Amino acid sequence: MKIDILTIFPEMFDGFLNTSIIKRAIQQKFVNIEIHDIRKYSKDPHKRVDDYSFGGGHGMVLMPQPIFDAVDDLKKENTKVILMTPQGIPYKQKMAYDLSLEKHIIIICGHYEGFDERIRSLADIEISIGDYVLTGGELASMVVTDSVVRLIDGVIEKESHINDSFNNNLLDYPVYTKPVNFRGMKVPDVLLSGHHANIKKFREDEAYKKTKERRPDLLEDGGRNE
Ligand code: 6GU
Repeated sequence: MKIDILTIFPEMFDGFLNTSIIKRAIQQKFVNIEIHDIRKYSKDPHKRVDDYSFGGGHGMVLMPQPIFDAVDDLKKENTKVILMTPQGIPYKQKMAYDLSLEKHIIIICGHYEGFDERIRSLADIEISIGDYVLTGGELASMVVTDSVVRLIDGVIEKESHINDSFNNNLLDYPVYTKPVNFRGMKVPDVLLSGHHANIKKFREDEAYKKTKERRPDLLEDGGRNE
Protein backbone atom coordinates (compact mmCIF):
# COMPACT_ATOMS: atom_id res chain seq x y z
CA MET A 1 0.00 0.00 0.00
CA LYS A 2 1.05 3.59 -0.65
CA ILE A 3 -0.05 6.45 1.61
CA ASP A 4 0.65 10.08 0.62
CA ILE A 5 0.02 12.65 3.33
CA LEU A 6 -0.35 16.36 2.46
CA THR A 7 0.50 18.71 5.33
CA ILE A 8 1.99 22.10 6.16
CA PHE A 9 3.76 20.54 9.18
CA PRO A 10 5.80 17.60 7.80
CA GLU A 11 8.06 17.54 10.87
CA MET A 12 5.13 16.38 13.02
CA PHE A 13 5.40 12.94 11.39
CA ASP A 14 9.05 12.20 12.24
CA GLY A 15 8.48 10.32 15.50
CA PHE A 16 5.42 8.53 14.18
CA LEU A 17 7.17 7.09 11.12
CA ASN A 18 10.30 6.11 13.04
CA THR A 19 8.80 4.13 15.90
CA SER A 20 7.63 0.60 16.59
CA ILE A 21 5.20 -1.20 14.29
CA ILE A 22 4.82 1.60 11.74
CA LYS A 23 8.60 1.86 11.34
CA ARG A 24 8.85 -1.92 10.87
CA ALA A 25 5.94 -2.01 8.40
CA ILE A 26 7.76 0.60 6.29
CA GLN A 27 11.12 -1.22 6.52
CA GLN A 28 9.47 -4.50 5.52
CA LYS A 29 7.74 -2.72 2.61
CA PHE A 30 4.18 -3.52 3.64
CA VAL A 31 3.54 0.19 3.21
CA ASN A 32 5.24 3.18 1.65
CA ILE A 33 4.35 6.41 3.44
CA GLU A 34 5.36 9.76 1.95
CA ILE A 35 4.90 13.09 3.67
CA HIS A 36 4.46 16.01 1.28
CA ASP A 37 4.87 19.64 2.31
CA ILE A 38 1.93 21.50 0.76
CA ARG A 39 4.14 24.60 0.59
CA LYS A 40 6.25 22.90 -2.05
CA TYR A 41 3.29 23.09 -4.43
CA SER A 42 2.51 26.77 -3.81
CA LYS A 43 2.76 29.01 -6.90
CA ASP A 44 2.78 32.11 -4.69
CA PRO A 45 6.10 34.03 -4.88
CA HIS A 46 6.35 33.82 -1.08
CA LYS A 47 5.21 30.16 -1.02
CA ARG A 48 2.12 31.09 0.92
CA VAL A 49 -0.53 28.42 1.33
CA ASP A 50 -3.22 30.36 3.18
CA ASP A 51 -5.06 33.68 2.96
CA TYR A 52 -7.87 35.71 4.52
CA SER A 53 -11.45 34.55 4.37
CA PHE A 54 -13.70 36.33 1.82
CA GLY A 55 -16.51 38.10 3.65
CA GLY A 56 -14.31 38.60 6.67
CA GLY A 57 -13.93 36.44 9.71
CA HIS A 58 -11.39 35.02 12.01
CA GLY A 59 -8.18 33.31 10.93
CA MET A 60 -6.55 32.11 7.77
CA VAL A 61 -7.91 29.71 5.20
CA LEU A 62 -5.90 27.11 3.23
CA MET A 63 -5.94 28.05 -0.46
CA PRO A 64 -7.07 25.56 -3.09
CA GLN A 65 -4.17 25.92 -5.57
CA PRO A 66 -1.36 24.08 -3.73
CA ILE A 67 -3.64 21.24 -2.62
CA PHE A 68 -5.25 20.78 -6.04
CA ASP A 69 -1.82 20.72 -7.68
CA ALA A 70 -0.52 18.21 -5.13
CA VAL A 71 -3.47 15.87 -5.65
CA ASP A 72 -3.17 16.20 -9.46
CA ASP A 73 0.50 15.28 -9.15
CA LEU A 74 0.01 12.27 -6.84
CA LYS A 75 -3.36 10.82 -7.82
CA LYS A 76 -3.47 7.57 -9.78
CA GLU A 77 -6.29 5.43 -11.15
CA ASN A 78 -7.17 3.61 -7.93
CA THR A 79 -6.52 6.38 -5.42
CA LYS A 80 -8.81 7.10 -2.44
CA VAL A 81 -8.56 10.75 -1.38
CA ILE A 82 -9.33 11.41 2.28
CA LEU A 83 -9.85 14.85 3.81
CA MET A 84 -9.31 15.14 7.58
CA THR A 85 -11.86 17.52 9.12
CA PRO A 86 -13.95 17.68 12.30
CA GLN A 87 -16.95 17.92 9.96
CA GLY A 88 -16.22 14.49 8.44
CA ILE A 89 -17.95 11.20 9.16
CA PRO A 90 -16.96 9.62 12.51
CA TYR A 91 -14.02 7.24 12.11
CA LYS A 92 -14.63 3.63 13.16
CA GLN A 93 -12.77 0.29 13.06
CA LYS A 94 -14.91 -0.86 10.10
CA MET A 95 -13.52 2.01 8.03
CA ALA A 96 -9.97 1.10 9.07
CA TYR A 97 -10.57 -2.44 7.74
CA ASP A 98 -11.98 -1.13 4.46
CA LEU A 99 -9.07 1.29 4.00
CA SER A 100 -6.50 -1.44 4.78
CA LEU A 101 -7.55 -3.11 1.51
CA GLU A 102 -6.86 -0.02 -0.65
CA LYS A 103 -3.83 0.26 -2.95
CA HIS A 104 -3.25 3.99 -2.67
CA ILE A 105 -4.53 6.61 -0.24
CA ILE A 106 -3.94 10.37 -0.23
CA ILE A 107 -4.69 12.08 3.09
CA ILE A 108 -5.16 15.87 3.14
CA CYS A 109 -4.64 17.48 6.54
CA GLY A 110 -6.82 20.53 7.04
CA HIS A 111 -5.33 23.35 9.09
CA TYR A 112 -5.64 26.79 10.60
CA GLU A 113 -9.18 28.04 10.96
CA GLY A 114 -10.21 26.08 7.93
CA PHE A 115 -9.69 25.32 4.26
CA ASP A 116 -11.29 26.67 1.13
CA GLU A 117 -14.63 24.93 0.60
CA ARG A 118 -13.61 23.93 -2.97
CA ILE A 119 -10.97 21.58 -1.55
CA ARG A 120 -13.82 19.29 -0.48
CA SER A 121 -14.48 18.44 -4.13
CA LEU A 122 -11.14 16.56 -4.22
CA ALA A 123 -12.14 14.13 -1.47
CA ASP A 124 -13.76 10.72 -1.79
CA ILE A 125 -14.30 10.66 1.99
CA GLU A 126 -14.14 13.27 4.76
CA ILE A 127 -13.14 11.78 8.12
CA SER A 128 -13.35 13.07 11.70
CA ILE A 129 -11.71 11.13 14.52
CA GLY A 130 -14.08 12.37 17.22
CA ASP A 131 -16.21 15.13 18.62
CA TYR A 132 -13.52 17.60 19.67
CA VAL A 133 -11.43 20.09 17.70
CA LEU A 134 -7.71 19.64 17.01
CA THR A 135 -5.44 22.45 15.83
CA GLY A 136 -4.98 20.54 12.58
CA GLY A 137 -5.60 17.29 10.75
CA GLU A 138 -2.04 15.98 11.29
CA LEU A 139 -2.69 14.01 14.48
CA ALA A 140 -5.95 12.75 13.02
CA SER A 141 -4.15 11.56 9.85
CA MET A 142 -1.68 9.65 12.04
CA VAL A 143 -4.56 8.03 13.91
CA VAL A 144 -6.06 6.86 10.62
CA THR A 145 -2.68 5.74 9.20
CA ASP A 146 -1.76 3.82 12.36
CA SER A 147 -5.08 2.01 12.58
CA VAL A 148 -4.98 1.10 8.86
CA VAL A 149 -1.33 0.01 8.62
CA ARG A 150 -1.58 -2.46 11.54
CA LEU A 151 -4.41 -4.19 9.65
CA ILE A 152 -2.45 -4.67 6.40
CA ASP A 153 -1.94 -8.39 5.90
CA GLY A 154 1.40 -9.42 7.44
CA VAL A 155 2.10 -6.30 9.54
CA ILE A 156 1.04 -7.94 12.80
CA GLU A 157 -0.11 -11.49 13.46
CA LYS A 158 -3.75 -11.99 12.53
CA GLU A 159 -4.45 -13.39 15.99
CA SER A 160 -3.41 -10.02 17.43
CA HIS A 161 -6.25 -8.12 15.81
CA ILE A 162 -8.89 -10.80 15.45
CA ASN A 163 -9.86 -10.09 19.06
CA ASP A 164 -9.41 -6.31 18.94
CA SER A 165 -11.90 -4.15 20.72
CA PHE A 166 -14.76 -3.24 18.35
CA ASN A 167 -14.58 -6.46 16.36
CA ASN A 168 -18.00 -8.07 16.80
CA ASN A 169 -19.02 -4.75 18.37
CA LEU A 170 -17.38 -5.77 21.65
CA LEU A 171 -14.67 -4.25 23.80
CA ASP A 172 -11.63 -6.40 24.61
CA TYR A 173 -11.71 -8.98 27.40
CA PRO A 174 -9.23 -8.43 30.27
CA VAL A 175 -5.76 -10.02 30.11
CA TYR A 176 -3.19 -10.74 32.84
CA THR A 177 0.48 -11.69 33.10
CA LYS A 178 2.82 -12.56 35.98
CA PRO A 179 2.63 -12.45 38.94
CA VAL A 180 -0.52 -14.41 39.86
CA ASN A 181 -0.93 -12.25 42.95
CA PHE A 182 0.09 -8.59 42.70
CA ARG A 183 -0.56 -6.45 45.78
CA GLY A 184 -3.50 -8.62 46.68
CA MET A 185 -5.04 -8.43 43.20
CA LYS A 186 -5.31 -11.98 41.85
CA VAL A 187 -5.51 -13.39 38.35
CA PRO A 188 -8.93 -15.09 37.95
CA ASP A 189 -8.62 -18.85 38.71
CA VAL A 190 -10.17 -19.90 35.42
CA LEU A 191 -7.23 -18.43 33.47
CA LEU A 192 -4.84 -20.67 35.41
CA SER A 193 -7.00 -23.78 35.00
CA GLY A 194 -5.84 -24.79 31.53
CA HIS A 195 -9.48 -25.53 30.67
CA HIS A 196 -9.80 -23.97 27.22
CA ALA A 197 -13.58 -24.05 26.90
CA ASN A 198 -14.02 -22.38 30.28
CA ILE A 199 -11.40 -19.77 29.44
CA LYS A 200 -13.16 -18.98 26.16
CA LYS A 201 -16.49 -18.67 27.97
CA PHE A 202 -14.94 -16.41 30.65
CA ARG A 203 -13.48 -14.10 28.03
CA GLU A 204 -16.71 -13.87 26.05
CA ASP A 205 -18.67 -13.12 29.22
CA GLU A 206 -16.20 -10.47 30.39
CA ALA A 207 -16.12 -8.77 26.99
CA TYR A 208 -19.90 -8.64 26.95
CA LYS A 209 -20.14 -7.40 30.56
CA LYS A 210 -17.59 -4.63 30.00
CA THR A 211 -19.28 -3.54 26.78
CA LYS A 212 -22.74 -3.49 28.38
CA GLU A 213 -21.43 -1.44 31.27
CA ARG A 214 -19.26 1.05 29.37
CA ARG A 215 -20.49 1.13 25.78
CA PRO A 216 -24.09 -0.09 25.54
CA ASP A 217 -24.29 1.83 22.24
CA LEU A 218 -22.01 -0.80 20.64
CA LEU A 219 -24.39 -3.62 21.56
CA GLU A 220 -27.21 -1.76 19.86
CA ASP A 221 -25.10 -1.98 16.69
CA GLY A 222 -24.67 1.77 16.64
CA GLY A 223 -20.89 1.55 16.77
CA ARG A 224 -20.18 0.71 13.17
CA ASN A 225 -20.24 2.50 9.86
CA GLU A 226 -22.27 -0.14 8.12
CL1 6GU B 1 -9.87 15.11 11.24
N1 6GU B 1 -9.27 17.47 12.25
C1 6GU B 1 -9.33 18.40 13.22
N2 6GU B 1 -8.71 19.57 13.02
N3 6GU B 1 -9.95 18.23 14.37
C2 6GU B 1 -10.55 17.06 14.54
C3 6GU B 1 -10.54 16.04 13.59
C4 6GU B 1 -9.88 16.28 12.42
N4 6GU B 1 -11.22 15.00 14.06
C5 6GU B 1 -11.64 15.37 15.27
N5 6GU B 1 -11.24 16.59 15.56
